[in-house]
Amino acid sequence: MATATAAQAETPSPESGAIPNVSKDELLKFYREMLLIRRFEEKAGQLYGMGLIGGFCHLYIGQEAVVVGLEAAAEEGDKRVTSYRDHGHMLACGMEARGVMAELTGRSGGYSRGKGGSMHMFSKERHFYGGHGIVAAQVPIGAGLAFADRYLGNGRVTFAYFGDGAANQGQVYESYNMAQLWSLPVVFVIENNQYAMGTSVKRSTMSRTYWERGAAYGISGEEVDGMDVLAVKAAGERAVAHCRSGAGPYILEVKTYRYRGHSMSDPAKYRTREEVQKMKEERDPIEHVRALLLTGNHATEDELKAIDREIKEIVNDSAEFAKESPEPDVAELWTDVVA
Ligand SMILES: Cc1ncc(C[n+]2csc(CCOP(=O)(O)OP(=O)(O)O)c2C)c(N)n1
Ligand SMILES: [Mg+2]
Repeated sequence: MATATAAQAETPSPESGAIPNVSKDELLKFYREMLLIRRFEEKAGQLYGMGLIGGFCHLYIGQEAVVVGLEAAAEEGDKRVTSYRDHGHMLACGMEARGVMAELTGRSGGYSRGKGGSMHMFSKERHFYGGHGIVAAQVPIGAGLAFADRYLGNGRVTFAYFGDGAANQGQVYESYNMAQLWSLPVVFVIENNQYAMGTSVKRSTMSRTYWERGAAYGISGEEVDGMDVLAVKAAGERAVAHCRSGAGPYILEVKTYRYRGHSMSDPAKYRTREEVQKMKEERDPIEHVRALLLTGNHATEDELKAIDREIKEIVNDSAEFAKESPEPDVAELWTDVVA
């Protein structure tokens, strides 16, 4: 069994001006994609405050580099499945901002025609299998998707995302066992944002190097700096190559941080403002790429401002579309229901 600790410095400091293993265009793409998620989530937070979004809503702000980096390692046809903190995953795999926002607001123009909401969206076209509200439920589903691909022999890989809290669930280990036993092409992505609702990993977890638990099943893996999109992409490429070679699953423990509360109602008493502020100031994934672009003279302030405007337009347009989209017709109560 091969295991590797990542934390390998994939990215030089912005001051060096060098961009490793990545073109200027790709760096701009990362900037654009992470910014889209950030601005989209901020807008969703506003609409929630205005009462236009109801129920549960879990924002992904702070964790953008995880999904953007891993999507850069994916190929067309690869699959993804995640938890309720899912809007970023949808946008990163190419789902439309309009359809996601309309679903958040419970409108018929949404991905589930307004009947699913934040935690229940799917896109067969983009190979996105949800959106799951039950903690860790998506992990065996991810193994199942990979089982189907292995059976079909189509070379596809599934990314199964879950949190540090989910990583303590029994069904994760049942999935690990079967995935390795049957050499399933699944990347288990632990998004370790250090908290499960209001419980820090220090309070909940005995052995806190989650990726190493794969060793019990002979599964390789590594820890990754989830605030560095280039490090995430590089680790994602190692994971995907491993899975596509037929060697079975791979575990990526991506160290990240969520800036906002667990959901829209969160007393925020379990961590200090200073802790959050420090992460924002010192480790922000978008600022990191921005600095690489600017100090390396790969983009000007004006070019980045133009991207900011472009993203703002996409997000505002999605909110307008959502507001104008009608609520689902009563007859929709009886469609897509399995009895
Ligand atoms: C089986 C189950 N138990 C409890 C809950 C309530 N719950 C929702 S999210 C959550 C915390 C999960 O934390 P983590 O896996 O770290 O993901 P994060 O929210 O940090 O992304 C809990 C306990 C649930 N939805 N499902
Ligand atoms: Mg967590």
